[in-house]
This record gives sequence, C-alpha cells and structure tokens, in this order.
Amino acid sequence: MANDLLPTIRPTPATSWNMDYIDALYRRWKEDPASVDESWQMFFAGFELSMCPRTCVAAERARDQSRVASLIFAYRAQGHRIAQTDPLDGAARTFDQLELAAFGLSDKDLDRVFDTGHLGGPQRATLREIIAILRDTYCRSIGVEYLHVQDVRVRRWLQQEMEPRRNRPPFTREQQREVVRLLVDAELFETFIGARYPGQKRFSLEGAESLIPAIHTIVELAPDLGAEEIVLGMSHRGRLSVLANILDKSYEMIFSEFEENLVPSMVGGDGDVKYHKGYSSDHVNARGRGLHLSLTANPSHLEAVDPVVEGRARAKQRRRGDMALRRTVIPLLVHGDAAFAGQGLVAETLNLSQLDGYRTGGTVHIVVNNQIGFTTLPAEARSTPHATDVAKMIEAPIFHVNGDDPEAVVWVAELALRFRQQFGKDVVIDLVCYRRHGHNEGDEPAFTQPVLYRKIKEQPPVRELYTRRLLAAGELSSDEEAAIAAGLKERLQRAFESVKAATPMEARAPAPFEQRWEGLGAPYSDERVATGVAMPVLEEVATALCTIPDGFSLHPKVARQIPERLAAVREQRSVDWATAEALAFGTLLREGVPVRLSGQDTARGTFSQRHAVWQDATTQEQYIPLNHIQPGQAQLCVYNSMLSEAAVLGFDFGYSLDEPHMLIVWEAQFGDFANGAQVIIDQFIVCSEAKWQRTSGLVMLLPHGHEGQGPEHSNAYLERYLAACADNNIQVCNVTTPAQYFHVLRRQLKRPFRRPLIVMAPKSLLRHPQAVSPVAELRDGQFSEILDDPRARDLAGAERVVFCSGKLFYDLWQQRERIPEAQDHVALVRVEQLYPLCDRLLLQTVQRYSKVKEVVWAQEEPQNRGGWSFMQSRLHPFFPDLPVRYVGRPASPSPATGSLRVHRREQEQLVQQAIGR
Ligand SMILES: Cc1ncc(C[n+]2csc(CCOP(=O)(O)OP(=O)(O)O)c2C)c(N)n1
Ligand SMILES: [Mg+2]
Repeated sequence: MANDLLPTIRPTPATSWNMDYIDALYRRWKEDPASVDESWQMFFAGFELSMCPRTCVAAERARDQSRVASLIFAYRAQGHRIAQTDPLDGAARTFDQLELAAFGLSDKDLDRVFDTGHLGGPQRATLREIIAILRDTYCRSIGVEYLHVQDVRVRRWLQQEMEPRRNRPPFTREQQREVVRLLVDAELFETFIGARYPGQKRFSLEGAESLIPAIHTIVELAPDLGAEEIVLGMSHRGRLSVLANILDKSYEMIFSEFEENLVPSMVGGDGDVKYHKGYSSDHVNARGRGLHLSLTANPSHLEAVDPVVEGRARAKQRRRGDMALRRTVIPLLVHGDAAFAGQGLVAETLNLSQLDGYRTGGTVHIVVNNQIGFTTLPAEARSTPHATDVAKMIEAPIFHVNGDDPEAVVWVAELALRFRQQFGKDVVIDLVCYRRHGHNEGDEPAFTQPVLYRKIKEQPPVRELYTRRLLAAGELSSDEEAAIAAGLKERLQRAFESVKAATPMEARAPAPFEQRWEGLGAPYSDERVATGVAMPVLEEVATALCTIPDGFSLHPKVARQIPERLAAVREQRSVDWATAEALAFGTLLREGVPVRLSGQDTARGTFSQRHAVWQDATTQEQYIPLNHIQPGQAQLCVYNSMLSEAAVLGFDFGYSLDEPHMLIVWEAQFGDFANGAQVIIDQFIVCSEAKWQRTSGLVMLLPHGHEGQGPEHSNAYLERYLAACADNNIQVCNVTTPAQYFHVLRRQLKRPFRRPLIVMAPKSLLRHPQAVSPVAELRDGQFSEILDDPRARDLAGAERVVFCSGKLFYDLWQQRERIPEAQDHVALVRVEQLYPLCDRLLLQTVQRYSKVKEVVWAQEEPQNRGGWSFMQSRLHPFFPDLPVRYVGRPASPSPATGSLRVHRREQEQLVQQAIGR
C-alpha cells in the first residue's frame, strides 16, 4: 500500500535514500502529479527530462498539437453555440466544451506556436491567433453547422471559403450603399403601408428586413453562376415585400389590392388573398444578365408549397435540357422557423432532394427565424436547439446568421448560392431575427410575450443600426442616407395617390399564361377528341413492349406473358388493363409526348401488373421497353417514389404546372393513402385554377374497389373528390374497361385545355376475364363518359335502369346473367366519368329506356361514401317522376368490413337487390 510507505516525517529528495519509497512516490506522481509534494514534483519532472530529453518533449508537443487540433475541430463543430446570431441577445455566450480547459490547454499555451493544419490562414500560428481565426469565423454574426456533412471535399470547400476570410469579406462602399438602399426599401415599404392601410393584414417583414438583401444577393449573383430561372416559394411573412422589392411588382398593383373597392378580374373562381398570390418577372443583374423569377402561389397551409416548387423547378430544368447539373433553374424556399421545425412536409421535401426522379440540383432554403410562431416560442415549437435541425438529415450545410448584421447576411447568401451551384445540394440559411409586431397587424403580441415585446420595441430597425455604423465609419453621409429614403418615399406616395384616384379599381389581370400554355386556355368541354390509334402504330408499340433484348435475362414469369400480349395486339384480339395502359403511354411517346409516372412501387406496379421497368436476372441491369419504340421518340420517365404521399403528389402537381405537354401521372399505392396528401389535393389540385388561374393536367391513379381486403385498401374516398367538384375544376373517373382507360389517358393531352384527372383505378379488374377490350376499340374508339348497357338493343323494354360506376358493373352483369327475367328487364348503365357529368350523353342514354319504372343507383361503398350523394341529385332531373333508389352498403364510419365473409355476404346482397325483384 502506497500510504504505508509514507513516513510521518516526510523526507525530501535531498534527505531520502530509500529506493522503494522513491519508486512508489514516482508512480504516484505519474498518476497524479499534484498528489506529491511540490519538491518531489520538480524532482520527478527534472528526472524525466534528464532521462529522455528528446522523445518526451516531442511527445508532449504532439499531445498539445493534437489538443489544438481537437480545439479547431470543436470550434468548427460547435462554434455556432456561442455565435452572436441573435439580434435580441448581444450578451457574450460561453460554452464549456469550447473552453481551453476542455482540451487540456490553458492560458499559458496561448502564445505557443502550433501547426494550423487545414485552418485557413498561416501554416503555423500561436494558439491565440488560431482561436481568433476560429472565433471570427464561427462565433461572430455567423454560426455554421457543416461537420455533419460526410464528404470531406465539401467540408474543405466550405472551410476554404470561410476561414481565410474569417467569414467577413470586405464590402465596397458601393455594396454597402446597395445594402442600405435595400434595407430602406424593405423598411419603408412596410411602414408606408402600415400608415396608409392601418390594421390591414400584410404580415410585415419588419424585424427581418435583411431577407431582402439576402434574396437580392441571390438573384444578382445567380445569372453569373449559370442560372436562368429561380422558382420561389414562401409563406405569408414578407411576401408583399418580396413581390415589391425582388420581383418588382409595382406598388400600384400591390396598393390596389389593399383598396376596398377592388374589383378582382379573374378568369374564373374566387381568387385569393394578396399574400398568397403568385407572380413572375424578369430580373436583369448589374452585369446585364437576365433571370426569370417566379413566385409560386401558395395556400395558407405552411410548407405545402415546398414540393410544388421543387416539381416546378424540375419541369423547367427538363425543358431547358438541364438534366445533369441542374444549374439553370434554382428552387428557393423561404420558410418560417416554427413551420420549418413543425411541418412534416419539410422533412419529406428535403428527402426528395437527392432522389433520381425528384432531385432539382439543390434548393436554397432561407428560414426567416423570427423566433416565434404566432404566439408560440421556440421552446414550445421544437425539441431541437435550432429551428433548422431537420435539414441535417440530408447533410445540408446550415448558416445561422444575425439578421441585424446585413453584411453577414449578404455574405452567407452568396456563399449558400455558390455552394448550391458547386455541389448541387440543398443549403440552409437560418436568418435569425425578430418580429416587430404581432403575428399580423391586428394582433397584440404583448398578450403573450410582454417582456420580449418591450425589448423589441426598443430595438432599432436594422436599417438604422447599419447606417449608424456606416456613418460612424465615414462610409456613408447622412445626406446620402436621406436622399435614398426621400426618393423611395416619393415613389410610394405617387403610387398611393394614383391608386386612390382610380375608382373603382380593376385589379390587373393575372399574369398571362406562359408561352408553354399557349392554346391550352380553352374552357372545359366534352367535345370528342380523336384518341384512337392506327393498327400499325399499336403493333409497333406492342412490339417494343414485347421485345426482350438479346442477352437480357428477364424473369421467366414476366417473360411468359409476353408472346400472348404481342399476339393479342397483332391478331386484334383483346387486351387487358396493363397492356392498354402501356399502349396509351407508348403511343403518346411515339407522338413525342413524354410520360412521367411517379409513385410508390410504380415501376413494377403495386399489383405486379405493370412491369414498366425490366430487371436482368443476373446483372440487375434495367430495361424500359417503352423507351425502345423508335428513335427520336419521347421518353417514359418512371420512378418508384419515396414512401410519401404529400411531398410526391405535391412535386408531381408542381411539375404539371410547368409542363402541360407531358402526361404526368401520380399513382397511390392504394387510393386511401392519398389522404396523406389531402393538403395538396384540397389546397392545390382542386382549386388552383379558381384561386390562381393556374391549372394542371396531372393524372392521379387511385386504386379503389371493395374486394374484401378490409377497411384500408378498399376505398379511395371517391366522395371527397366529388365534394370538391365545381366549375369543371377536375375530372373524376371510375372507368371499367382497358379501352376506356387507354382513351382517357390519351385524351388528357389531346384537348385544348388541361384539367386534373382523378381515376379510381382498378385492382381486381386488372385480371378480371371480362375486363378486357378488343384492340379495335383502341383503334376506332374514344372515351365515353357514360357507357350504355352493351345489350342496350335488347333492352328497349327495360323497366329498371341501374346506374353504377366501377367494378361493381361486372358483379351486376354476372347477377343479371343468372336471372333470366332480368335479361330484358334491367339495364346497366355505367357512369365512367362522374364529373364533369356529360348530361348530353346521359340524356341520350336515358331516352333509350322509355319504359323505365325504377331508377337505381348501385354502389359497393357505404351509403355515406362513394358516388351516391353526388349522383342522386344529378340523376333526379333525368327522371323527374321517379325516385332514385339507393342500393349499396349501409352508411358506416369505416369504409369496409374487416371480414372477407361479411364482405362477400354484403356484396351478394347488394347485387341481388340491384338486379332482383
Ligand atoms: C399547416 C398550418 N398550420 C397552421 C397554420 C396557422 N398559422 C399561420 S402562421 C402560423 C405561425 C407560423 O410561424 P412561423 O413559421 O415561425 O412563421 P412566422 O409567422 O413567424 O413568420 C400559424 C400557426 C398555417 N397557416 N398552416
Ligand atoms: Mg416565426
């Protein structure tokens, strides 16, 4: 025991001669130098030094060098924790993990010289200098998170950009003046409207005015870095300011929307509030280079616009042939801090960013982090330190920047854009700021944050802080500042007066459709269009569809279907659903119309029916037969999507907004899953034309049908789409034959207008022996909204007409076959397109059955679902003297039973009721 070796009277090195004792003491000193007397400490230190002068000093140096390396790493990783990014909190921040002691270093080491490694600066520097570089770079107005990026090349690139400049490049006087001008624009725009239209909602940008220099920097620099377009998405906060100060929407146009006597001029529908509307314009930068800017119209639902912007950007990139680097079109999303942290769509959209069918070459995200969401503080709004933490999952670099340091903001905006153009990946700017007023202009913030808002009241605007700094440094004169403000005030006042003078106001017509949409602005019409395809073309497509390339080893089960498929087309027999779909796609491709097909497991098809992409059994090489019809054809772009509905549907909708000459199809795994994308459906797809005069030719395939699979997987909630129908906004179909499907898909591209097409897609019908169509129907036919009974000729005396939609038709047909007296008594009429309902065709059909005494609507969905509520009132005018009887399952909270037996019994009963006496 070491203690036993210590005598009561402690010997000193000079008096001691007991070697065992010295040895024990030496070992104790090695473990803990302070545990022995100071004289012994010095003795042992000197002893060690004399024993191994070179190796030990080198080891010590190496140890300290590695401690310094750890410190450098720690600052790069954690410097943001003490960065001065909060304009409302200027107090110096400390973090024990960044103190010298945390690395085994002390003040004594500050003047020792160390290698700086990759730290931008001199190769060797004192610890003091190293810390200064690190603090300047990572702990002033800019806090950076980037060490979660795994790619060393990216980290080095960022370090090289930031460290040598210490994240503060010099600004010329010209640049500074420009920043002042932008801040004046941003501030005065708000205060002017606030004074002239008091209490009106505008979701002021005050407190976050630096957003304007940030976006301005991006739009100025982007054309120099190869960009030709920016697609913007943003919510309410500061939107009017961005419209005025970035997109150059005139003050007159903006003010006119504040006027009560505004008469909106709209193509149709009800329009939208001013802070949701889209706009586009052309920007020319200081070097004369142009950039098209489009701000995407968005609903109030925060972040719902994100995937839409991405889809639009992707479509624009394709149109420009920029499918590799994707530098010409840049998505720019502006978010709120609470929304960015809270809305799942943010994570979903970030997750799209590197996927083959959805990447857009990187998005620049700016979070207007005013440290509040309505009345909710960050501690209530998220479980993570920063509002931006979700973006780390895709390894996006994140710049936290103090909104009251506009030069830092401008620098970070430049850096973010250059990063995006360099690496093709997402990047995030966390613009830390505050909100000067309540959530909107009628809202009192002191109800909920009295202390915070007292502080904010005292906070001078960023324009004032910045100009004060420049004035003090002699970079700006007060005359110059006054001149900038006076000029703007005058312009605002002139605009205001001109708007006041014009009564009643007629709002400017919405921006004209882009050239791409020329000729597609016709109103909806049920006029027939030719969608049939000549036999040689069908054969050509079928040949491509059924040709296995030499040496390609296709799975035998897939290969087995091929000869029959080809023979069926060649011999003009019948084709099934999947073949009709492939022929619709293939014939469009051959006509030069590209097809985009996106959804979960879409390449093979959820029901193993599609096999749009073949896999070689040995090499896993992929082959898309429909891309081998003939040289010069358009491409089938088929993508298995990530497991999301909202983001993917939003993306494909966005794509369709900018590409009306492509068949764009989104497919749900089962129709009910689309309810995960309800925001996209309700807020965009069904009403984008009414709100923003922007429509879409998107096709939604929603597998639907009661087949005993339980409450899920049975029902695509047809009734929800029907409830949203008005003004010919969408088309809702429940088609029953492959030929109808073929024609409805082709029709989508053949008419002088575009409307979303919602298809209740089949499951069991994919393989139903009766659900086949003669090839002649693809050649000669066309889509028919109503399908009369195939035996209509024999049914002139029918006393009952049963209307139905979808696969139930086949069950009803079978039942009628079983009952001889029903053969000429019951007519089965299919409503293939429920909306817009083709009254003309319906009337023609109904007139054939002049003896009818009974009208039935039959459906397999429960009474509170399906087409009943919608069709009941629409069928009635055709039979004014007869009630329309409902046959189907009783109303139910759940769409279907979980028991196959119960399902079958219910199905039998309803079929009997529809057909029998
Ligand atoms: C999906 C959704 N839920 C709720 C709201 C209601 N709402 C409007 S603004 C807002 C607060 C947003 O806070 P933040 O994202 O920080 O933006 P800020 O208003 O602070 O700029 C809320 C909850 C909404 N618009 N959208
Ligand atoms: Mg906020």
